[in-house]
Amino acid sequence: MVETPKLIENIRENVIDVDSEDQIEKLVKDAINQNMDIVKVIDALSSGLDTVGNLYESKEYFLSELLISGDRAKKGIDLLKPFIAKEQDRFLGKIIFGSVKGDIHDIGKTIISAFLIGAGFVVYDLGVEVTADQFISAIQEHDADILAMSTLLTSCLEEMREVIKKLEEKGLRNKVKVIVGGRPVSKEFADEIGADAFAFYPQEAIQACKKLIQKK
Ligand code: B12
Repeated sequence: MVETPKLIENIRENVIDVDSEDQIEKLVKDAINQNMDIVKVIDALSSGLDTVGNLYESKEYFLSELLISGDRAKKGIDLLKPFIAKEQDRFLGKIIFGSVKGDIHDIGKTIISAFLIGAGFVVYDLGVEVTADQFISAIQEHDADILAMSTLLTSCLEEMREVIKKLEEKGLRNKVKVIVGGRPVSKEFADEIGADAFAFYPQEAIQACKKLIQKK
């Protein structure tokens, strides 16, 4: 059996080295079997993607490599999900989650949503490229407490503002709290568009959503 720090490094490397054999499922299963800290495994996957992002930026990697790495990281996270989630019979609140219209990135959203489920929220994940109307229908259908929106694309930031505007138009803004996140999103931007919270790390997102529920 591979020892813990080596296994973590192998997971990270397997996300980065797209020419190597895809061993992500085997490696993540090994980590699970060793009762490894789930947060450390997620960090290894995220840190691998971060390096890949830098390689893409410096033009050493192309879109095809991004796709392979993204796919590997996602498979790893999917395997971890059941270990993050706890029993949901006593839930804290209902959250509608999605990547905004125009954006197909969903790894960060998947991580945060898994952690929120683990913390005791019910999360309705609408997937990617979610339009304002789809967010609104889901909020009404599920009588949601929180709307969580994600984007990784600078070009999609304005879509978050649009969704909040539509919530106001529909008279829903006082009913639902809004949290936003994703790489180009900042606290300043969240304030500017009138969101209630911003978070980057999973633990921050959990704390922020707990606070939002208390404020309701
Ligand atoms: C993997 C990846 C892809 C994969 C996505 C696979 C998938 N299923 O998601 C693929 C190959 C499909 C892809 C496509 C594209 N990509 Co891309 N991609 C990446 C990459 C390498 C990693 C993204 C990622 O998953 N990171 C790991 C996660 C864990 O981090 P995260 O999303 O930031 O999430 C964290 C926080 O932000 C937070 N969070 C996220 N969402 C939310 C929401 C809430 C509510 C909260 C509280 C928190 C939160 O939680 C996470 C944990 O802390 C990044 C580079 C990078 N370093 O980020 C580029 C990157 C995001 N992509 C980029 C681009 C340009 C594209 C394309 C437009 C490329 C193209 N020319 O077609 C397309 C997008 C097409 C579209 N319409 O969306 C650019 C964006 C530039 C910009 N500023 O707009 C980046 C930054 C690469 C670069 N350096 O140029 N990409």
